[in-house]
Amino acid sequence: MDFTSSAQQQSGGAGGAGWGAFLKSIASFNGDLSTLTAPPFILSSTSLTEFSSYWCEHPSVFAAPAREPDATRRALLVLKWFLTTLKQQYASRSEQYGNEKKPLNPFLGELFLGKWEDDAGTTELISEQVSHHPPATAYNITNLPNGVRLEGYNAQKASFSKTINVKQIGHAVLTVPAPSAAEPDRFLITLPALHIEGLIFGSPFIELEGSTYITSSTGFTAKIDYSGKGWLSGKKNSFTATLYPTGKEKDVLFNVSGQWTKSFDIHSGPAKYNSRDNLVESWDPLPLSELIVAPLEKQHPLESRRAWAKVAAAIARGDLDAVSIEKGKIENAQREMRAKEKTGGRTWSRRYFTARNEGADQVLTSLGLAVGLPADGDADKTGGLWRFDFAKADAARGESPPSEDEARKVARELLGQ
Ligand code: HC3
Repeated sequence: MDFTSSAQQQSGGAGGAGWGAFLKSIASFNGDLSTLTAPPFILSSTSLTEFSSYWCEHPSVFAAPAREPDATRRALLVLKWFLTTLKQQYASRSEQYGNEKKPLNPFLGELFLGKWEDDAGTTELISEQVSHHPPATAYNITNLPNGVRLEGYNAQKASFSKTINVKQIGHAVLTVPAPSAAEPDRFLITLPALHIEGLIFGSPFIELEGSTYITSSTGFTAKIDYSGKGWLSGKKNSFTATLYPTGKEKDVLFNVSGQWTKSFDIHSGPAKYNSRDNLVESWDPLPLSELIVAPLEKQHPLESRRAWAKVAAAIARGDLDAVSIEKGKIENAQREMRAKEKTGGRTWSRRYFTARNEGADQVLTSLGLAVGLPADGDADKTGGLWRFDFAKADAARGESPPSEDEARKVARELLGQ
């Protein structure tokens, strides 16, 4: 985050409040998304730490692989779950509001905690901003009754060529306890590149591009190819996917095709044989399970919605001066805290995650090569190879919530409030 100017930039900047000015500014964009000059009407009051919840808005689909005894079918269920997350991750905001807005840039240590309670039992979400420069968010999502657990982290690298193009750096690891197996299955998941469409018309939305992979410790790989609406043919938000034994891309066990925003069909075997006879399942989006987040007054002072409450309120009432002032307070307090840490030779202690040493992650070392991920987890671009730290999480659970005085002190010191 560029603290020197972001308060002004995020409120539009001098003379930069219009869409035309925004388009001009992105043409000279330096690749750091947090410094992008967005006009006021495109500011969202949701922080990127909240985006981790998009991984699990159908907890029963997330947990389903744990009940499947067959390893190939488990890999297929994992692919299905992944595909069902895409709509929420990449289209939910533009569907609801007519445009993809600019999210709040999380501060270091920002938390977003929640849970889902539904047919799949309780599923817990922990999301934390683990790096400030470069900005990176880590998350851990666990379905408690079935033990299915997703952890991962991500950062973005953006560039401008005709539009804003974003590469995601990082990955996710899904752990699925397999019925009657001693070791759980592990699935290493890569993240799609995306670009923004509709910029010129003032109604930005996301299109995914390229390919991503899910590779498993049980020897299966899924490849997902994304495509959009071309000049002459194609539908927006399209994809095709295949599942095959790792290293044997031509031996297609299942293929999936459709639109990640709408519906898709799963067939057995390669796509050339697709017919009603080999249709395994058709997916139509289900109603979402609602994420439960504690009321603001019960949240930890560093929880996202509590920390950004004043900024969010200012955005909601269109008071751009207040947006700028409130953001500035957080940014200044954070800058001061980093300076203090530097002088004291300290670093910010992450509440739930710890950076692993390069090459020390078994999943990346064993599966990374198959999907083009380096064993160091791109640590230099994400501030670390971040893994959920169970001991830290236990300690955090054991802590009593901060008293009002303590919460005020944290808010003053770290958020300037
Ligand atoms: C590029 C993006 C910020 C990053 C968002 C990510 C990649 C974050 C991780 C989630 O799991 C998935 C995800 C979804 C949407 C991505 C955002 C879309 C737009 C936003 C830019 C910073 C804003 C660009 C500004 C504007 C006005 C063109 O939308």
